Amino acid sequence: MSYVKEVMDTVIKRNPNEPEFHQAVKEVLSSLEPVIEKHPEYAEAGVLERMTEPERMIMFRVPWVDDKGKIMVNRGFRVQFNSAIGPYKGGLRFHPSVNLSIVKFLGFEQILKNSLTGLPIGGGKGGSDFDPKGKSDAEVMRFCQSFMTELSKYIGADIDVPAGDIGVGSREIGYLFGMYKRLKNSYEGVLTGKGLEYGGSLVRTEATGYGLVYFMDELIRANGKSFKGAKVVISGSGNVAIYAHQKVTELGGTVIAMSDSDGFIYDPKGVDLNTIKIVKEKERKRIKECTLNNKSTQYYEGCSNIWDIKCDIALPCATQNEIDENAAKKLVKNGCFAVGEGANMPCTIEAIDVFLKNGVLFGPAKAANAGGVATSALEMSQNSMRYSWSFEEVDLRLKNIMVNIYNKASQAAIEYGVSGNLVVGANIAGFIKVADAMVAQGIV
Ligand code: NDP
Ligand code: 2IT
Repeated sequence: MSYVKEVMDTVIKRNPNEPEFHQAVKEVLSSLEPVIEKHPEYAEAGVLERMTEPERMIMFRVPWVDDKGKIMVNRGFRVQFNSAIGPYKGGLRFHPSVNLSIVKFLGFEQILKNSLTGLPIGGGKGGSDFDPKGKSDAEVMRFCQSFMTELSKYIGADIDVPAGDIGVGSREIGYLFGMYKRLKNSYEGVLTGKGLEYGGSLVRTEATGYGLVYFMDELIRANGKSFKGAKVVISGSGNVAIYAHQKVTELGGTVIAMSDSDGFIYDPKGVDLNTIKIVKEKERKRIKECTLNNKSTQYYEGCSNIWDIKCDIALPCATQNEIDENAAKKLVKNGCFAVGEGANMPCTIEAIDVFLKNGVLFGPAKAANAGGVATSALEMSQNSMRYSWSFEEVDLRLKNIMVNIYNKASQAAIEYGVSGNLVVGANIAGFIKVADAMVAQGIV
């Protein structure tokens, strides 16, 4: 049996009931056979066995009291996956679906994504099965304070630096930062995505969505096409989706549909970004509300049918496994020529196969959505310097990073004989830096 296959079997055996983690590892390992052949030193140093086993996993009770005085208990997680190239870095997700499998798949992806940014950050991820939806600000604050009371024992500016993800935005980061500072009596860059008044970086809010579109623009233009005049479908209506919309529009595309977990809105004239921002960012309401003042906007119940809409470019920016084989086939049949993963692992392995076999230009998550964590790393640099760069400076750095990631992934694909396959290219380019660092540092 090949070394890669052996490692995959062990991962499945050792981590039963973790389908998302298996999926993420399988997608990466299936790209690495030729790398392992070319570099026997990686097998000799047990790099794959070590890289698929987190350095540390922390699970903890998060008790808090709701507004009615009822005692609530949630589960908290932080998976510190790999610190070969820098302190653990990755977001926190608050969503009822969060479990160990989800946190491990996200943490594993983060190792290679962070490596691709070219910046010194290792891989980690965390979160809780807490649902911020429908909670008051006071409840969210008490939850965050309880969560940080435990998490603060394991993180620090040079140890592990969490940030946002689904359900964790600037409000939650503020409460988490305030509690960390109080507990540790230390003002440090221990979280990213902070408010601009207390150490946040300009462009971090926009970074993942902007970065996704910068990356896809590079890929699309290299293939003689453009966002200009393109009809674009974006799933989700959270942080990533909103700023992807903004950049697509700036580049001359029209975003004709967006969604939340209840349903989607469709507007052939273009979904109005300001309305989305007010309803989702400010009022924290459902996307359905976006039809109220816009006559041309239609609402449809159920989020998965968004992929039935005919479009040129699809940007899944909601959650994992939102595009399956059938949805992928529909997109191809309707003439979609490019797909960019803003969310983490939004396409199943079968869906990716459909896209690659049909020549769809495909931007895989760990390359295409790396702009968020890259800008987080820029926030860490600014915190260390006790200085802040202008919007234009951070935006330019972000753009350069996304272009570099595109170049690295496409070069690696060419080098390994699969020109144009950015899934394989990104996996290989991200892997080699971490693997070399692990070999150099000995068996730890
Ligand atoms: P937000 O919480 O801001 O928004 C999430 C959006 O996705 C909401 O519209 C939400 O709808 C929808 N959504 C969430 N879960 C589901 C579900 N199970 N089914 C359907 N829709 C769902 O999160 P972000 O925008 O930050 O994150 C979106 C994706 O991007 C995630 O995969 C995340 O891991 C990834 N990502 C985020 C980065 C960041 O910097 N924030 C960086 C890189 C990747 P509803 O309101 O109904 O819940
Ligand atoms: O998936 C991701 O890359 C993020 N949620 C952002 C992580 C970060 O540390 O900014």
